Amino acid sequence: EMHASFPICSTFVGVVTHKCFGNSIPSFRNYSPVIRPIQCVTSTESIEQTIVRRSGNYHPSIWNDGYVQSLKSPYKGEAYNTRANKLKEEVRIMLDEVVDPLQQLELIDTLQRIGLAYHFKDQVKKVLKSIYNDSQSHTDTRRKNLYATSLEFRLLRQHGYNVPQDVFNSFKDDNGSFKASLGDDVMGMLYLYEASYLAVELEDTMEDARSFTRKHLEEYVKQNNDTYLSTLVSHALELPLHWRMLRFEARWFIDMYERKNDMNPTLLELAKVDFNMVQATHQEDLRYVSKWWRDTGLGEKLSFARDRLMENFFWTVGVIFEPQFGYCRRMSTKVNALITTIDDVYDVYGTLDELELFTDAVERWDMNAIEQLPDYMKICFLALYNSVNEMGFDALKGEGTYIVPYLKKSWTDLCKSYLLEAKWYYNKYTPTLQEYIDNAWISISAPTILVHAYFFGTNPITKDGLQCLEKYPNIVQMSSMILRLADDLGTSSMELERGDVLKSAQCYMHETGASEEDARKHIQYLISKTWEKMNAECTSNSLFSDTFVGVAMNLARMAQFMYQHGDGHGKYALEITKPFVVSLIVEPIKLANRD
Ligand code: LA6
Ligand code: MN
Ligand code: MN
Ligand code: MN
Ligand code: MN
Repeated sequence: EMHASFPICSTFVGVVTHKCFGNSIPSFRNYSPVIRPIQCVTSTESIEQTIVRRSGNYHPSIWNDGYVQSLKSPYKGEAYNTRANKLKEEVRIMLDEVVDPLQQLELIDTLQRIGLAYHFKDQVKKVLKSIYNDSQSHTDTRRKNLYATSLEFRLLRQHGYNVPQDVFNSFKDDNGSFKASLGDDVMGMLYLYEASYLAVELEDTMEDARSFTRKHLEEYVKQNNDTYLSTLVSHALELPLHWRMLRFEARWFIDMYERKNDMNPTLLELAKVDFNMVQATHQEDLRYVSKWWRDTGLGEKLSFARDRLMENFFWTVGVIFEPQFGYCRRMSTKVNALITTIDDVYDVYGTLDELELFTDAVERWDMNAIEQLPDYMKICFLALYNSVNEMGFDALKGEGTYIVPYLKKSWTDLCKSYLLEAKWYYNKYTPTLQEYIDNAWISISAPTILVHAYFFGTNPITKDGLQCLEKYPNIVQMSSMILRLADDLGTSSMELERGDVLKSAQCYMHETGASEEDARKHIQYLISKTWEKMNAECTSNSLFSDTFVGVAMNLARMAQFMYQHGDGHGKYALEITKPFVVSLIVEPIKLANRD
Protein backbone atom coordinates (compact mmCIF):
# COMPACT_ATOMS: atom_id res chain seq x y z
CA GLU A 1 0.00 0.00 0.00
CA MET A 2 1.45 3.32 -1.00
CA HIS A 3 0.22 6.56 0.36
CA ALA A 4 0.11 9.73 -1.63
CA SER A 5 -0.39 12.20 1.17
CA PHE A 6 3.18 13.24 1.82
CA PRO A 7 5.70 13.99 -0.87
CA ILE A 8 8.94 14.09 1.04
CA CYS A 9 11.10 16.01 -1.38
CA SER A 10 10.68 19.46 0.07
CA THR A 11 12.25 18.58 3.36
CA PHE A 12 15.57 17.84 1.80
CA VAL A 13 15.92 21.38 0.66
CA GLY A 14 18.75 22.94 2.54
CA VAL A 15 18.51 20.54 5.42
CA VAL A 16 20.19 17.33 4.46
CA THR A 17 22.88 17.78 1.94
CA HIS A 18 25.72 15.35 2.41
CA LYS A 19 24.03 12.08 3.35
CA CYS A 20 21.59 12.37 0.54
CA PHE A 21 24.27 12.10 -2.10
CA GLY A 22 26.59 9.48 -0.74
CA ASN A 23 27.79 6.71 -3.00
CA SER A 24 26.22 4.11 -0.81
CA ILE A 25 22.63 4.13 -1.77
CA PRO A 26 21.15 1.70 0.72
CA SER A 27 20.60 -1.69 -0.75
CA PHE A 28 17.65 -3.72 0.34
CA ARG A 29 16.88 -7.27 1.10
CA ASN A 30 14.18 -9.33 -0.54
CA TYR A 31 10.89 -7.52 -0.43
CA SER A 32 8.74 -5.85 -2.99
CA PRO A 33 10.09 -2.36 -3.34
CA VAL A 34 7.99 0.71 -3.70
CA ILE A 35 9.91 3.20 -5.72
CA ARG A 36 9.14 6.85 -6.12
CA PRO A 37 11.36 9.36 -7.75
CA ILE A 38 12.16 12.39 -5.67
CA GLN A 39 14.24 15.41 -6.27
CA CYS A 40 16.88 16.53 -3.83
CA VAL A 41 17.92 20.11 -4.06
CA THR A 42 20.92 21.88 -2.63
CA SER A 43 21.78 25.52 -2.95
CA THR A 44 23.83 24.91 -6.03
CA GLU A 45 22.50 21.89 -7.83
CA SER A 46 19.63 19.54 -8.28
CA ILE A 47 20.03 15.80 -8.45
CA GLU A 48 17.49 13.11 -9.17
CA GLN A 49 17.46 10.40 -6.56
CA THR A 50 15.24 7.45 -5.98
CA ILE A 51 14.04 6.71 -2.52
CA VAL A 52 13.00 3.18 -1.96
CA ARG A 53 10.48 2.64 0.79
CA ARG A 54 9.35 -0.63 2.21
CA SER A 55 5.76 -1.56 2.83
CA GLY A 56 4.32 -3.36 5.80
CA ASN A 57 1.40 -4.65 3.75
CA TYR A 58 -0.84 -4.34 6.76
CA HIS A 59 -4.56 -4.67 6.20
CA PRO A 60 -6.69 -1.60 6.94
CA SER A 61 -8.51 -1.24 10.23
CA ILE A 62 -11.48 -3.55 10.66
CA TRP A 63 -13.09 -1.28 13.24
CA ASN A 64 -14.17 2.11 12.09
CA ASP A 65 -15.08 4.94 14.44
CA GLY A 66 -18.71 4.91 13.37
CA TYR A 67 -19.05 1.33 14.51
CA VAL A 68 -17.26 1.97 17.78
CA GLN A 69 -19.47 4.95 18.57
CA SER A 70 -22.54 2.82 17.94
CA LEU A 71 -21.64 0.22 20.59
CA LYS A 72 -24.23 0.32 23.33
CA SER A 73 -24.40 -1.78 26.44
CA PRO A 74 -27.49 -2.09 28.63
CA TYR A 75 -25.22 -2.78 31.62
CA LYS A 76 -24.61 0.82 32.54
CA GLY A 77 -27.69 1.65 34.53
CA GLU A 78 -28.61 1.55 38.19
CA ALA A 79 -30.57 -1.69 37.95
CA TYR A 80 -27.52 -3.86 37.42
CA ASN A 81 -25.53 -1.87 39.91
CA THR A 82 -28.05 -2.61 42.63
CA ARG A 83 -28.13 -6.26 41.72
CA ALA A 84 -24.33 -6.48 41.70
CA ASN A 85 -24.07 -4.82 45.10
CA LYS A 86 -26.48 -7.27 46.60
CA LEU A 87 -24.58 -10.24 45.17
CA LYS A 88 -21.28 -8.78 46.33
CA GLU A 89 -22.64 -8.59 49.83
CA GLU A 90 -23.52 -12.28 49.68
CA VAL A 91 -20.01 -13.17 48.53
CA ARG A 92 -18.52 -11.08 51.33
CA ILE A 93 -20.54 -13.09 53.82
CA MET A 94 -19.43 -16.30 52.12
CA LEU A 95 -15.80 -15.31 52.47
CA ASP A 96 -16.40 -14.53 56.12
CA GLU A 97 -18.14 -17.76 56.91
CA VAL A 98 -15.88 -20.30 55.26
CA VAL A 99 -13.48 -21.58 57.91
CA ASP A 100 -11.86 -24.67 56.42
CA PRO A 101 -8.54 -23.48 54.96
CA LEU A 102 -8.86 -25.58 51.83
CA GLN A 103 -12.33 -24.26 51.18
CA GLN A 104 -11.07 -20.73 51.75
CA LEU A 105 -8.31 -21.27 49.19
CA GLU A 106 -10.71 -22.78 46.69
CA LEU A 107 -13.09 -19.87 47.02
CA ILE A 108 -10.27 -17.38 46.47
CA ASP A 109 -9.04 -19.36 43.47
CA THR A 110 -12.50 -19.33 41.94
CA LEU A 111 -12.95 -15.61 42.61
CA GLN A 112 -9.65 -14.91 40.87
CA ARG A 113 -10.34 -17.07 37.86
CA ILE A 114 -13.87 -15.86 37.42
CA GLY A 115 -12.67 -12.25 37.43
CA LEU A 116 -14.17 -11.10 40.73
CA ALA A 117 -11.26 -11.08 43.18
CA TYR A 118 -10.63 -7.37 42.66
CA HIS A 119 -13.82 -6.57 44.57
CA PHE A 120 -12.65 -8.45 47.65
CA LYS A 121 -8.99 -7.49 47.87
CA ASP A 122 -8.90 -6.73 51.58
CA GLN A 123 -10.78 -9.82 52.59
CA VAL A 124 -8.69 -12.05 50.37
CA LYS A 125 -5.53 -10.52 51.84
CA LYS A 126 -6.75 -11.15 55.35
CA VAL A 127 -7.64 -14.78 54.69
CA LEU A 128 -4.33 -15.52 52.98
CA LYS A 129 -2.43 -13.84 55.78
CA SER A 130 -4.04 -16.07 58.36
CA ILE A 131 -3.41 -19.16 56.22
CA TYR A 132 0.23 -18.16 55.86
CA ASN A 133 0.70 -17.58 59.58
CA ASP A 134 -1.04 -20.82 60.30
CA SER A 135 1.14 -22.80 57.91
CA GLN A 136 4.20 -21.48 59.72
CA SER A 137 3.06 -23.03 63.00
CA HIS A 138 1.85 -26.51 62.08
CA THR A 139 3.76 -27.54 59.04
CA ASP A 140 2.87 -31.01 58.02
CA THR A 141 -0.84 -31.39 58.49
CA ARG A 142 -1.83 -30.00 55.09
CA ARG A 143 1.14 -31.47 53.25
CA LYS A 144 -0.54 -34.82 52.61
CA ASN A 145 -2.63 -33.59 49.75
CA LEU A 146 -0.72 -32.48 46.67
CA TYR A 147 -3.65 -30.57 45.25
CA ALA A 148 -4.16 -28.58 48.45
CA THR A 149 -0.46 -27.92 48.98
CA SER A 150 -0.06 -26.74 45.40
CA LEU A 151 -3.05 -24.45 45.56
CA GLU A 152 -1.85 -22.91 48.82
CA PHE A 153 1.66 -22.46 47.44
CA ARG A 154 0.44 -20.75 44.28
CA LEU A 155 -1.99 -18.38 45.95
CA LEU A 156 0.44 -17.40 48.69
CA ARG A 157 3.26 -16.71 46.24
CA GLN A 158 0.93 -14.76 43.98
CA HIS A 159 0.19 -12.54 46.92
CA GLY A 160 3.80 -11.92 47.80
CA TYR A 161 4.46 -14.58 50.45
CA ASN A 162 7.79 -16.27 50.08
CA VAL A 163 6.68 -19.86 50.67
CA PRO A 164 9.68 -22.21 50.26
CA GLN A 165 9.66 -24.88 47.58
CA ASP A 166 10.39 -27.37 50.37
CA VAL A 167 6.68 -27.64 51.09
CA PHE A 168 6.75 -30.23 48.30
CA ASN A 169 9.43 -32.41 49.88
CA SER A 170 6.88 -34.76 51.42
CA PHE A 171 5.82 -35.72 47.89
CA LYS A 172 9.26 -36.93 46.88
CA ASP A 173 10.78 -40.39 47.19
CA ASP A 174 14.16 -41.25 48.68
CA ASN A 175 15.94 -40.28 45.49
CA GLY A 176 14.48 -36.82 45.67
CA SER A 177 12.16 -37.31 42.68
CA PHE A 178 8.43 -36.81 42.79
CA LYS A 179 6.78 -40.13 43.69
CA ALA A 180 5.75 -41.87 40.50
CA SER A 181 2.37 -42.85 41.97
CA LEU A 182 1.38 -39.17 42.12
CA GLY A 183 1.04 -39.22 38.35
CA ASP A 184 -2.46 -40.68 38.68
CA ASP A 185 -3.66 -37.77 40.81
CA VAL A 186 -4.83 -35.53 37.97
CA MET A 187 -5.97 -32.65 40.17
CA GLY A 188 -2.68 -32.86 42.03
CA MET A 189 -0.79 -32.80 38.73
CA LEU A 190 -2.80 -29.91 37.38
CA TYR A 191 -2.39 -27.77 40.48
CA LEU A 192 1.29 -28.58 40.91
CA TYR A 193 1.78 -27.70 37.25
CA GLU A 194 0.15 -24.29 37.76
CA ALA A 195 2.13 -23.78 40.98
CA SER A 196 5.40 -24.49 39.21
CA TYR A 197 4.98 -21.26 37.21
CA LEU A 198 5.38 -19.27 40.41
CA ALA A 199 8.97 -20.48 40.69
CA VAL A 200 11.91 -18.14 40.99
CA GLU A 201 15.39 -18.86 39.64
CA LEU A 202 17.28 -21.96 40.74
CA GLU A 203 14.37 -23.75 42.34
CA ASP A 204 15.14 -27.30 41.28
CA THR A 205 12.06 -28.80 42.91
CA MET A 206 9.82 -26.49 40.94
CA GLU A 207 11.68 -27.23 37.75
CA ASP A 208 11.20 -30.96 38.32
CA ALA A 209 7.58 -30.33 39.15
CA ARG A 210 7.02 -28.61 35.84
CA SER A 211 8.42 -31.38 33.66
CA PHE A 212 6.94 -34.16 35.81
CA THR A 213 3.42 -32.73 35.73
CA ARG A 214 3.57 -31.75 32.08
CA LYS A 215 4.44 -35.29 31.13
CA HIS A 216 1.54 -36.78 33.10
CA LEU A 217 -0.95 -34.14 32.01
CA GLU A 218 -0.09 -34.59 28.34
CA GLU A 219 -0.62 -38.29 28.78
CA TYR A 220 -3.94 -37.63 30.49
CA VAL A 221 -5.37 -35.46 27.69
CA LYS A 222 -4.31 -38.02 25.14
CA GLN A 223 -6.51 -40.58 26.85
CA ASN A 224 -9.37 -38.36 27.95
CA ASN A 225 -10.93 -35.76 25.80
CA ASP A 226 -14.09 -33.77 26.11
CA THR A 227 -14.45 -34.25 29.83
CA TYR A 228 -14.68 -31.24 32.11
CA LEU A 229 -11.33 -32.04 33.65
CA SER A 230 -9.54 -32.71 30.38
CA THR A 231 -10.76 -29.38 29.03
CA LEU A 232 -9.22 -27.67 32.05
CA VAL A 233 -6.01 -29.61 31.56
CA SER A 234 -5.65 -28.82 27.84
CA HIS A 235 -6.28 -25.17 28.58
CA ALA A 236 -3.55 -25.23 31.22
CA LEU A 237 -1.10 -26.97 28.93
CA GLU A 238 -1.69 -24.39 26.24
CA LEU A 239 -0.66 -21.61 28.59
CA PRO A 240 -0.40 -21.71 32.40
CA LEU A 241 -2.73 -19.62 34.49
CA HIS A 242 0.07 -17.39 35.71
CA TRP A 243 0.84 -16.30 32.14
CA ARG A 244 -2.71 -15.65 31.05
CA MET A 245 -4.44 -12.40 30.24
CA LEU A 246 -6.91 -11.88 33.09
CA ARG A 247 -10.00 -10.81 31.16
CA PHE A 248 -9.66 -13.60 28.64
CA GLU A 249 -9.26 -16.10 31.43
CA ALA A 250 -12.31 -14.71 33.23
CA ARG A 251 -14.43 -14.87 30.09
CA TRP A 252 -13.33 -18.45 29.42
CA PHE A 253 -13.66 -19.61 33.00
CA ILE A 254 -17.15 -18.20 33.47
CA ASP A 255 -18.35 -20.57 30.75
CA MET A 256 -16.46 -23.44 32.34
CA TYR A 257 -17.75 -22.63 35.79
CA GLU A 258 -21.30 -22.71 34.54
CA ARG A 259 -20.77 -26.36 33.56
CA LYS A 260 -19.23 -27.30 36.90
CA ASN A 261 -21.27 -29.77 38.97
CA ASP A 262 -21.19 -28.01 42.31
CA MET A 263 -20.97 -24.45 41.07
CA ASN A 264 -22.31 -21.65 43.20
CA PRO A 265 -25.08 -19.73 41.36
CA THR A 266 -24.38 -16.53 43.29
CA LEU A 267 -20.77 -16.47 42.12
CA LEU A 268 -21.82 -17.27 38.59
CA GLU A 269 -24.43 -14.56 38.39
CA LEU A 270 -22.16 -11.94 39.92
CA ALA A 271 -19.35 -12.92 37.58
CA LYS A 272 -21.57 -12.43 34.54
CA VAL A 273 -23.16 -9.19 35.67
CA ASP A 274 -19.82 -7.77 36.72
CA PHE A 275 -18.14 -8.80 33.48
CA ASN A 276 -20.82 -7.03 31.51
CA MET A 277 -20.68 -3.91 33.66
CA VAL A 278 -16.91 -3.75 33.31
CA GLN A 279 -17.31 -4.23 29.57
CA ALA A 280 -19.70 -1.27 29.44
CA THR A 281 -17.01 0.88 31.08
CA HIS A 282 -14.45 -0.35 28.57
CA GLN A 283 -16.77 0.62 25.75
CA GLU A 284 -16.93 4.16 27.10
CA ASP A 285 -13.15 4.33 27.22
CA LEU A 286 -13.03 2.96 23.72
CA ARG A 287 -15.44 5.55 22.36
CA TYR A 288 -13.28 8.29 23.83
CA VAL A 289 -10.01 7.04 22.31
CA SER A 290 -11.59 6.16 19.01
CA LYS A 291 -12.70 9.74 18.61
CA TRP A 292 -9.26 10.96 19.58
CA TRP A 293 -7.65 8.69 17.00
CA ARG A 294 -10.02 9.81 14.29
CA ASP A 295 -9.26 13.43 15.15
CA THR A 296 -5.51 12.92 14.82
CA GLY A 297 -6.02 11.75 11.25
CA LEU A 298 -2.96 9.51 11.56
CA GLY A 299 -4.79 6.37 10.47
CA GLU A 300 -5.76 7.96 7.18
CA LYS A 301 -2.78 10.13 6.42
CA LEU A 302 -0.06 7.63 7.15
CA SER A 303 -1.25 4.84 4.96
CA PHE A 304 1.96 2.85 5.42
CA ALA A 305 1.35 2.53 9.16
CA ARG A 306 -0.82 0.10 11.10
CA ASP A 307 -4.24 1.59 11.77
CA ARG A 308 -5.00 -0.40 14.90
CA LEU A 309 -6.92 1.70 17.40
CA MET A 310 -9.07 -1.17 18.65
CA GLU A 311 -6.09 -3.47 19.07
CA ASN A 312 -4.15 -0.73 20.85
CA PHE A 313 -7.07 -0.34 23.21
CA PHE A 314 -7.34 -4.09 23.65
CA TRP A 315 -3.76 -4.16 24.97
CA THR A 316 -4.75 -1.74 27.71
CA VAL A 317 -7.66 -3.93 28.76
CA GLY A 318 -5.13 -6.73 29.15
CA VAL A 319 -2.85 -4.49 31.14
CA ILE A 320 -5.40 -2.98 33.53
CA PHE A 321 -9.06 -3.96 33.34
CA GLU A 322 -10.54 -2.64 36.59
CA PRO A 323 -13.22 -0.05 35.88
CA GLN A 324 -11.67 2.66 38.05
CA PHE A 325 -8.58 2.84 35.82
CA GLY A 326 -10.32 4.34 32.81
CA TYR A 327 -7.92 7.28 32.62
CA CYS A 328 -5.00 4.86 32.49
CA ARG A 329 -6.63 2.85 29.70
CA ARG A 330 -7.46 5.95 27.69
CA MET A 331 -4.04 7.53 27.91
CA SER A 332 -2.25 4.21 27.46
CA THR A 333 -4.23 3.61 24.28
CA LYS A 334 -2.97 6.92 22.94
CA VAL A 335 0.56 5.90 23.87
CA ASN A 336 0.16 2.53 22.15
CA ALA A 337 -1.29 4.09 19.01
CA LEU A 338 1.55 6.59 18.80
CA ILE A 339 4.09 3.81 19.37
CA THR A 340 2.56 1.58 16.72
CA THR A 341 2.61 4.42 14.19
CA ILE A 342 6.10 5.67 14.98
CA ASP A 343 7.45 2.12 15.02
CA ASP A 344 6.29 1.80 11.42
CA VAL A 345 7.92 5.10 10.55
CA TYR A 346 11.25 3.67 11.69
CA ASP A 347 10.79 0.08 10.53
CA VAL A 348 8.96 0.55 7.28
CA TYR A 349 8.74 3.99 5.81
CA GLY A 350 11.40 6.42 6.92
CA THR A 351 14.81 6.87 5.37
CA LEU A 352 17.80 6.86 7.66
CA ASP A 353 18.24 10.61 7.19
CA GLU A 354 14.67 11.28 8.13
CA LEU A 355 14.92 9.00 11.14
CA GLU A 356 17.93 10.91 12.43
CA LEU A 357 15.94 14.11 12.19
CA PHE A 358 12.93 12.66 13.94
CA THR A 359 15.05 11.25 16.75
CA ASP A 360 16.67 14.64 17.18
CA ALA A 361 13.30 16.38 17.27
CA VAL A 362 12.04 14.07 20.00
CA GLU A 363 15.19 14.48 22.04
CA ARG A 364 14.99 18.27 21.82
CA TRP A 365 11.25 18.19 22.54
CA ASP A 366 11.02 21.51 20.86
CA MET A 367 8.35 22.80 18.51
CA ASN A 368 11.02 24.50 16.43
CA ALA A 369 12.49 21.12 15.59
CA ILE A 370 9.41 20.38 13.56
CA GLU A 371 10.62 22.62 10.74
CA GLN A 372 13.32 20.14 9.76
CA LEU A 373 10.93 17.22 9.33
CA PRO A 374 9.24 15.96 6.18
CA ASP A 375 5.50 16.53 6.22
CA TYR A 376 4.55 12.98 7.09
CA MET A 377 6.80 13.24 10.15
CA LYS A 378 5.51 16.65 11.12
CA ILE A 379 2.08 15.26 11.78
CA CYS A 380 3.53 12.34 13.77
CA PHE A 381 5.73 14.56 15.84
CA LEU A 382 3.03 17.07 16.57
CA ALA A 383 0.53 14.36 17.54
CA LEU A 384 3.13 12.91 19.89
CA TYR A 385 4.17 16.26 21.29
CA ASN A 386 0.64 17.46 21.89
CA SER A 387 -0.62 14.20 23.38
CA VAL A 388 2.27 13.75 25.77
CA ASN A 389 2.27 17.37 26.87
CA GLU A 390 -1.44 17.11 27.53
CA MET A 391 -0.87 14.07 29.73
CA GLY A 392 1.79 16.10 31.52
CA PHE A 393 -0.68 18.92 31.96
CA ASP A 394 -3.26 16.56 33.47
CA ALA A 395 -0.73 15.28 36.00
CA LEU A 396 0.43 18.76 36.89
CA LYS A 397 -3.12 19.92 37.40
CA GLY A 398 -4.21 16.82 39.29
CA GLU A 399 -1.13 15.74 41.22
CA GLY A 400 1.02 18.84 41.22
CA THR A 401 3.91 16.88 39.71
CA TYR A 402 5.62 17.90 36.48
CA ILE A 403 6.18 14.63 34.66
CA VAL A 404 6.85 15.75 31.08
CA PRO A 405 10.64 15.25 31.44
CA TYR A 406 10.08 11.61 32.43
CA LEU A 407 7.65 10.97 29.62
CA LYS A 408 9.85 12.69 27.09
CA LYS A 409 12.93 10.78 28.24
CA SER A 410 11.13 7.49 27.66
CA TRP A 411 10.30 8.55 24.08
CA THR A 412 13.86 9.67 23.46
CA ASP A 413 15.20 6.34 24.64
CA LEU A 414 12.69 4.57 22.45
CA CYS A 415 13.52 6.56 19.32
CA LYS A 416 17.25 6.11 19.88
CA SER A 417 16.79 2.36 20.12
CA TYR A 418 14.67 2.43 16.95
CA LEU A 419 17.39 4.40 15.21
CA LEU A 420 20.09 1.95 16.21
CA GLU A 421 18.05 -0.90 14.72
CA ALA A 422 17.59 1.11 11.54
CA LYS A 423 21.34 1.63 11.31
CA TRP A 424 21.94 -2.06 11.82
CA TYR A 425 19.47 -2.79 9.09
CA TYR A 426 20.95 -0.39 6.56
CA ASN A 427 24.48 -1.54 7.37
CA LYS A 428 23.45 -5.18 7.16
CA TYR A 429 24.91 -5.68 10.58
CA THR A 430 23.96 -8.74 12.60
CA PRO A 431 24.39 -8.26 16.34
CA THR A 432 24.95 -11.07 18.80
CA LEU A 433 21.82 -12.08 20.68
CA GLN A 434 23.04 -10.21 23.76
CA GLU A 435 23.85 -7.08 21.80
CA TYR A 436 20.46 -7.27 20.14
CA ILE A 437 18.60 -7.74 23.41
CA ASP A 438 20.45 -4.95 25.18
CA ASN A 439 18.74 -2.61 22.73
CA ALA A 440 15.61 -4.57 21.88
CA TRP A 441 14.05 -4.56 25.34
CA ILE A 442 13.81 -0.80 24.88
CA SER A 443 12.85 -0.82 21.19
CA ILE A 444 9.81 -2.98 21.95
CA SER A 445 8.43 0.13 23.70
CA ALA A 446 7.51 -1.53 26.98
CA PRO A 447 9.62 0.90 29.05
CA THR A 448 7.75 3.78 27.40
CA ILE A 449 4.40 2.11 28.00
CA LEU A 450 5.23 1.36 31.64
CA VAL A 451 6.64 4.78 32.46
CA HIS A 452 3.40 6.35 31.23
CA ALA A 453 1.25 3.75 32.97
CA TYR A 454 3.09 4.41 36.21
CA PHE A 455 1.87 7.98 36.18
CA PHE A 456 -1.65 7.09 35.12
CA GLY A 457 -2.14 4.46 37.80
CA THR A 458 -0.12 5.74 40.75
CA ASN A 459 -1.43 8.06 43.35
CA PRO A 460 0.41 9.73 44.95
CA ILE A 461 3.53 9.83 42.80
CA THR A 462 6.54 9.62 45.14
CA LYS A 463 10.06 10.92 44.74
CA ASP A 464 11.57 7.48 45.46
CA GLY A 465 9.26 5.88 42.94
CA LEU A 466 10.28 8.43 40.31
CA GLN A 467 14.00 7.98 40.88
CA CYS A 468 13.68 4.23 40.69
CA LEU A 469 11.45 4.34 37.63
CA GLU A 470 13.85 6.55 35.72
CA LYS A 471 16.49 3.83 35.80
CA TYR A 472 14.04 1.24 34.46
CA PRO A 473 13.97 -1.10 37.47
CA ASN A 474 13.97 -4.90 37.18
CA ILE A 475 10.23 -5.24 37.02
CA VAL A 476 10.17 -2.93 33.97
CA GLN A 477 13.10 -4.70 32.33
CA MET A 478 11.64 -8.17 32.82
CA SER A 479 8.27 -7.19 31.48
CA SER A 480 9.93 -5.53 28.48
CA MET A 481 12.06 -8.55 27.81
CA ILE A 482 9.05 -10.86 27.67
CA LEU A 483 7.19 -8.47 25.40
CA ARG A 484 10.21 -8.33 23.08
CA LEU A 485 10.79 -12.07 22.94
CA ALA A 486 7.11 -12.91 22.49
CA ASP A 487 6.81 -10.25 19.78
CA ASP A 488 9.82 -11.63 17.96
CA LEU A 489 8.36 -15.13 17.99
CA GLY A 490 5.11 -13.81 16.54
CA THR A 491 6.30 -11.18 14.08
CA SER A 492 9.83 -11.83 12.88
CA SER A 493 9.03 -13.99 9.85
CA MET A 494 7.14 -11.24 8.08
CA GLU A 495 9.47 -8.54 9.33
CA LEU A 496 12.33 -10.31 7.60
CA GLU A 497 10.31 -10.78 4.45
CA ARG A 498 9.65 -7.06 4.26
CA GLY A 499 13.15 -6.13 5.35
CA ASP A 500 13.99 -5.37 8.96
CA VAL A 501 16.73 -5.82 11.51
CA LEU A 502 17.31 -9.46 12.40
CA LYS A 503 15.30 -10.41 15.50
CA SER A 504 16.18 -12.53 18.51
CA ALA A 505 15.85 -16.00 16.99
CA GLN A 506 17.80 -14.99 13.88
CA CYS A 507 20.57 -13.37 15.93
CA TYR A 508 20.82 -16.57 17.92
CA MET A 509 20.92 -18.70 14.77
CA HIS A 510 23.59 -16.48 13.26
CA GLU A 511 25.64 -16.63 16.43
CA THR A 512 25.36 -20.34 17.22
CA GLY A 513 24.42 -22.03 13.96
CA ALA A 514 21.27 -23.38 15.58
CA SER A 515 18.29 -24.40 13.48
CA GLU A 516 15.26 -22.15 13.42
CA GLU A 517 13.30 -24.63 15.50
CA ASP A 518 16.00 -24.79 18.15
CA ALA A 519 16.36 -21.04 18.10
CA ARG A 520 12.65 -20.61 18.76
CA LYS A 521 12.87 -23.11 21.60
CA HIS A 522 15.72 -21.13 23.04
CA ILE A 523 13.66 -17.94 22.93
CA GLN A 524 10.78 -19.77 24.67
CA TYR A 525 13.24 -20.87 27.29
CA LEU A 526 14.41 -17.29 27.77
CA ILE A 527 10.80 -16.22 28.26
CA SER A 528 10.27 -18.74 31.04
CA LYS A 529 13.57 -17.74 32.69
CA THR A 530 12.53 -14.12 32.55
CA TRP A 531 9.25 -14.98 34.26
CA GLU A 532 11.26 -16.52 37.11
CA LYS A 533 13.10 -13.25 37.53
CA MET A 534 9.86 -11.33 37.41
CA ASN A 535 8.31 -13.62 40.01
CA ALA A 536 11.16 -12.79 42.36
CA GLU A 537 10.33 -9.10 41.99
CA CYS A 538 6.86 -9.75 43.30
CA THR A 539 7.88 -11.35 46.55
CA SER A 540 10.52 -8.72 47.25
CA ASN A 541 9.57 -5.43 48.80
CA SER A 542 9.51 -2.84 46.14
CA LEU A 543 8.81 0.84 45.90
CA PHE A 544 6.01 0.11 43.53
CA SER A 545 2.39 -0.47 44.28
CA ASP A 546 0.68 -3.78 43.65
CA THR A 547 -1.14 -1.96 40.88
CA PHE A 548 2.04 -1.08 39.04
CA VAL A 549 3.62 -4.50 39.55
CA GLY A 550 0.37 -5.96 38.21
CA VAL A 551 0.51 -3.68 35.17
CA ALA A 552 4.04 -4.83 34.38
CA MET A 553 3.12 -8.50 34.71
CA ASN A 554 -0.05 -8.04 32.72
CA LEU A 555 1.87 -6.42 29.89
CA ALA A 556 3.96 -9.58 29.64
CA ARG A 557 0.81 -11.70 29.78
CA MET A 558 -0.83 -9.64 27.10
CA ALA A 559 2.20 -10.06 24.86
CA GLN A 560 2.02 -13.81 25.17
CA PHE A 561 -1.67 -13.61 24.41
CA MET A 562 -1.32 -11.38 21.34
CA TYR A 563 1.56 -13.26 19.78
CA GLN A 564 0.72 -16.82 20.74
CA HIS A 565 -0.70 -17.65 17.33
CA GLY A 566 1.22 -15.12 15.23
CA ASP A 567 1.10 -11.35 14.78
CA GLY A 568 -2.24 -10.58 16.42
CA HIS A 569 -1.45 -6.87 16.62
CA GLY A 570 -0.52 -6.14 13.02
CA LYS A 571 -0.76 -8.65 10.23
CA TYR A 572 -3.42 -10.94 11.67
CA ALA A 573 -5.56 -8.52 13.67
CA LEU A 574 -8.52 -9.78 11.66
CA GLU A 575 -7.91 -13.52 11.75
CA ILE A 576 -6.47 -13.86 15.24
CA THR A 577 -7.56 -10.95 17.38
CA LYS A 578 -11.02 -9.99 16.18
CA PRO A 579 -12.86 -12.91 17.82
CA PHE A 580 -11.22 -12.09 21.16
CA VAL A 581 -12.10 -8.42 20.83
CA VAL A 582 -15.68 -9.38 20.10
CA SER A 583 -16.02 -11.64 23.12
CA LEU A 584 -14.21 -9.35 25.56
CA ILE A 585 -15.17 -5.87 24.41
CA VAL A 586 -18.19 -6.04 22.16
CA GLU A 587 -20.56 -8.80 23.27
CA PRO A 588 -21.99 -9.09 26.77
CA ILE A 589 -22.40 -12.52 28.36
CA LYS A 590 -25.93 -13.87 28.29
CA LEU A 591 -27.27 -13.79 31.81
CA ALA A 592 -29.55 -16.81 31.75
CA ASN A 593 -30.03 -19.66 29.32
CA ARG A 594 -33.43 -18.39 28.38
CA ASP A 595 -32.29 -15.04 26.98
C1 LA6 B 1 4.74 -4.50 17.71
O1 LA6 B 1 5.08 -4.27 16.43
C2 LA6 B 1 4.31 -3.23 18.21
F1 LA6 B 1 3.79 -2.37 17.41
C3 LA6 B 1 4.50 -2.91 19.40
C4 LA6 B 1 4.77 -1.49 19.58
C5 LA6 B 1 4.53 -3.94 20.47
C6 LA6 B 1 3.68 -3.62 21.66
C7 LA6 B 1 2.77 -2.58 21.33
C8 LA6 B 1 1.80 -2.04 21.94
C9 LA6 B 1 1.32 -2.38 23.27
P1 LA6 B 1 6.41 -4.76 15.80
P2 LA6 B 1 9.07 -4.27 16.59
C10 LA6 B 1 1.13 -0.99 21.21
O2 LA6 B 1 6.47 -6.25 15.82
O3 LA6 B 1 9.34 -3.39 15.45
O4 LA6 B 1 6.56 -4.07 14.54
O5 LA6 B 1 9.67 -3.74 17.85
O6 LA6 B 1 7.50 -4.22 16.87
O7 LA6 B 1 9.42 -5.70 16.34
MN1 MN C 1 -3.80 3.10 6.95
MN1 MN D 1 10.54 -1.60 15.58
MN1 MN E 1 8.10 -2.85 13.79
MN1 MN F 1 8.22 -7.32 15.85
